[in-house]
Amino acid sequence: MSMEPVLVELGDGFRVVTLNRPASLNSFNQEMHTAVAAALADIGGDASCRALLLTGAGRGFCAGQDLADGVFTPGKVPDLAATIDKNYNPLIRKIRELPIPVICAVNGVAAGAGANLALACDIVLAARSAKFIQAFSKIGLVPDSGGTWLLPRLIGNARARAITLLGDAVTAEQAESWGMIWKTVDDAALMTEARSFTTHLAKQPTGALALIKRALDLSEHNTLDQQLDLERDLQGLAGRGPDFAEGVTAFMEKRPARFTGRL
Ligand code: T3D
Repeated sequence: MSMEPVLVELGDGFRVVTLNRPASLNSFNQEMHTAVAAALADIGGDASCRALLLTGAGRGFCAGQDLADGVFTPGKVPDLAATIDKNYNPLIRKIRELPIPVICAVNGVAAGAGANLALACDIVLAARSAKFIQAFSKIGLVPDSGGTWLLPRLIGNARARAITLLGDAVTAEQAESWGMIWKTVDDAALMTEARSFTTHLAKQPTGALALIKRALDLSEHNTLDQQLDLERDLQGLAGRGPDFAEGVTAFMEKRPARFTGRL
């Protein structure tokens, strides 16, 4: 088995990034943070990469911060704000800003920052046996990696408060029924289905998908009036691109579209 903390597969139009510290349920030590940042660094500028699949090796997706990696040393006052600034905040910002669909295949437990990393992705599939745990309160911390922003929006305030204050596990099926994730899949089928989503999305009109992501992100703060103007502007942009011409032509010719991904 590879000792690299992150595995990167370059597929035809997509990348698969696998967190690879299975012995500690892919918890983040500094080495893994650095490797994930490197794996994601050039994706936005790589026109050949039109979808990203994120998953974990072994029986867990990610158990959040590696609690054995010097985050707490008896007798020393930790500066967690500094490590959040250095590692988790850039990671979540990067994931959210990628102009391509980000699919997350949650293959097992997702705890702490690992749960919120998964929820920051665009489409989350989870193995039926997976669990999401806002583990922070169990160790005297507060949710980070966007959890307090994502959760109320995904599942509402009542559920967000209960699961963050209690730190109870949410099963994949519960997560799906609450709208926290897109879909639960049988464990054995997870990676096949996640890859199929990823390869499908990698062939779609990537530029338009990026605009859809932008519109949904901006809707978090916009009024309906502002959003209508934004949709007008983005539609104007999409309509001038080659993929709109191809999409309409393919429809009229009753054949599958061959999108370039460009705007
Ligand atoms: O600035 C900063 O850096 C702060 C940032 C904080 C962000 C955070 O993510 S805080 C939250 C950190 N994460 C946790 O508190 C979760 C801790 N883990 C657990 O509660 C449990 O491991 C799980 C519920 C996730 C899974 O339980 P289970 O029973 O399936 O597995 P296990 O036996 O507990 O874990 C398996 C192994 O992974 C075990 O090692 P061993 O005994 O086999 O050698 C365990 O110690 C290790 N492991 C699991 N999580 C972590 C970990 N090792 C280090 N850090 C972990 N987070």
